[in-house]
Amino acid sequence: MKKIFTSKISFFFVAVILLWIKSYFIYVTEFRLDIKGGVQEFLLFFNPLSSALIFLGLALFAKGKRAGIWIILIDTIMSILLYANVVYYRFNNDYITLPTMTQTDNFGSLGGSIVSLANWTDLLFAVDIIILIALFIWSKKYWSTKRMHFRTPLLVLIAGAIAFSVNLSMAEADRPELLKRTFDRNYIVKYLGIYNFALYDAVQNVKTSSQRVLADSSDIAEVENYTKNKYAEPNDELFGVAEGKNIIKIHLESFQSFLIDFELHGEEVTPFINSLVHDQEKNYTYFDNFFHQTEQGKTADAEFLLANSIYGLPQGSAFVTRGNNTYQAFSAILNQELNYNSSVFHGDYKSFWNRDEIYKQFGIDTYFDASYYDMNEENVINYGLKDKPFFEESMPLLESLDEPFYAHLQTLTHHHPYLIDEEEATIAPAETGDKSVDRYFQTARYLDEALEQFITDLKESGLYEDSVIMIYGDHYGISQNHNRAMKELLGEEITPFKNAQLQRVPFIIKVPGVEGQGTNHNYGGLIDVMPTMLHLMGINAQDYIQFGTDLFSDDHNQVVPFRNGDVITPEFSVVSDTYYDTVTGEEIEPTEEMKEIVEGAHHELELSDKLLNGDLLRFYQPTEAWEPVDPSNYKYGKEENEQLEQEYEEPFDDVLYLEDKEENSER
Ligand code: GP9
Ligand code: MN
Repeated sequence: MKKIFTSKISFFFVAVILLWIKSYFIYVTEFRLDIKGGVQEFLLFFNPLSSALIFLGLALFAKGKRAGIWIILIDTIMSILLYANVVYYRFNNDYITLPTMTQTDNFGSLGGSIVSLANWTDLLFAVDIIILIALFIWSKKYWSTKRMHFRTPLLVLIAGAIAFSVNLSMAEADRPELLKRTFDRNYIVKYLGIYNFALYDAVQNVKTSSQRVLADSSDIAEVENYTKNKYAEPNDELFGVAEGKNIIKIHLESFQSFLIDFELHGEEVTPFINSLVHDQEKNYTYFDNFFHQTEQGKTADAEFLLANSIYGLPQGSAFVTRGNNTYQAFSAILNQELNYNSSVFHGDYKSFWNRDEIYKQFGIDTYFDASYYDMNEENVINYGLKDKPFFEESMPLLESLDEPFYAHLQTLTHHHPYLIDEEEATIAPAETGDKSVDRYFQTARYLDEALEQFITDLKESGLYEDSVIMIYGDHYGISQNHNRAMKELLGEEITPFKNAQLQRVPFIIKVPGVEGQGTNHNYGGLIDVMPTMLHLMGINAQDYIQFGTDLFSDDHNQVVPFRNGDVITPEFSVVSDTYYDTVTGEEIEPTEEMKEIVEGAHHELELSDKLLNGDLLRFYQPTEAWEPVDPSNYKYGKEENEQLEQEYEEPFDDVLYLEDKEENSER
């Protein structure tokens, strides 16, 4: 009996169980992981097991009593990693990543407060290690001095690997493409645990930095030549018409253009958005041949395209994997050229899509994330805050901004799987039997009503008249998995060609004092928004590296590359290497000229990837006066911001804003 308690292998299992319990306890008490459903509950509990088996199991290869020391050492390192995350999380509501460790500002701002973030009760987190040390001292005299037969540690590692595979496959079943799409650190931690997250983060960073290291300043020349060559001169009548006006940019989640004027049960689904499109007062211009160009990064890709006029990556989300690159984003340009202040409003937590990191590189002054909103149960559905309370609560925040401002508001309720409370649905669902498609129209209606209320409030506040209002859909909401239901609704087969055409999203814009064009049929996509906006603001877009061209320009390039390599032009479309006539949808034999256009589009995508993978903008000086954005100037989250306000004894944003102003006036 005594042997059971005093053997090396029992010592190992005690260590595994203690680490397992401790990790689970900390997940539950220290992190807000937003666990939904039985699978997530189970995985949260289960995930420390594989890491404990594998990492501590490695120690069993050591000889004799040294194995015990190794177990204690590895356990201590894992515990320090865990505890460091606890302390970091208490301040940042986020987990430690390699880049945040190297950016001293993250820890710098923690600095003095590190003591206040630690509690004396935290000593409990070390209890297991103390138990292990005591147990080791007591039992080691009974241990054999030989190395274990290698079969035992090998079996332990295999058991760990099996536990990990079960863990990963259950996680992937619950959240497809968890590792590929790189959504959110919170997801990886809740599904795979903090230790696997650290490992995953390290691998990602090694990959990223090796590509970055190989790049040098000469690599930017090819990209620069390409974009300067593609540049389209502005439309003289529109250049600078919006200079000094506030910009209110509204992101319509998962909104596809087929919704516009679509009728269900004899009713318009989105009467308000339709009224903007058919605006009698001629304020708006609506682009009806406008495409989203996003991939796995979905919303993040859309934001990325708009913020930089650079494509997202073919895999994963550039927001996450290139979140620490240098950018010359729209917000930063507006700030440096015209003294604008910029903010993003979104009813989700700041770490989603790594926004709290990449926004710093974009020079976003304030990120009004979920921490600024009333996230009570009634207000929240699916991913986060419902659109109606979101817009309502955003109004006073918007009114508090220094002008001129650039404000980006991102809606959320109209998101797969399109959940809506019955009493809030004002249109009956469709009746295809495909539940998420059926509800898609109900949440679209809800979004339409929320937007109408917001525009009414803007009018009442006096902000409407003098602001640029820009509205866009971010990406498809209904994927090809729902072709049967879509065929029923649209009355036509969803062929690959038709599916590509369905990737249209609306782009709607109003510029104060400028007559709208009604419907503009130019082909374009999210990539073209930034150069269009820069020209409206009177900024020379050619100074900056951008792959899109001004939608209002006579020379606007109407070739629309999708991120998967498909290409749409007004005359022809290429979908999975098959050519079609865009107007009739008939298959066609491509001409040499068509093939060249497609090759050109692919070349453009490659250059965009090269730019991102090499972090080439760090080598590019757009204008003489340009100052690279310093991410350490920014900090997001309400609590974090308030702490900083206390430090500065005046609002943090104002401090930054004033500093920027001073800098600008010196130039
Ligand atoms: C999350 C929201 C949704 O914050 O923006 O992102 P998506 O799933 O559409 O990429
Ligand atoms: Mn989205």
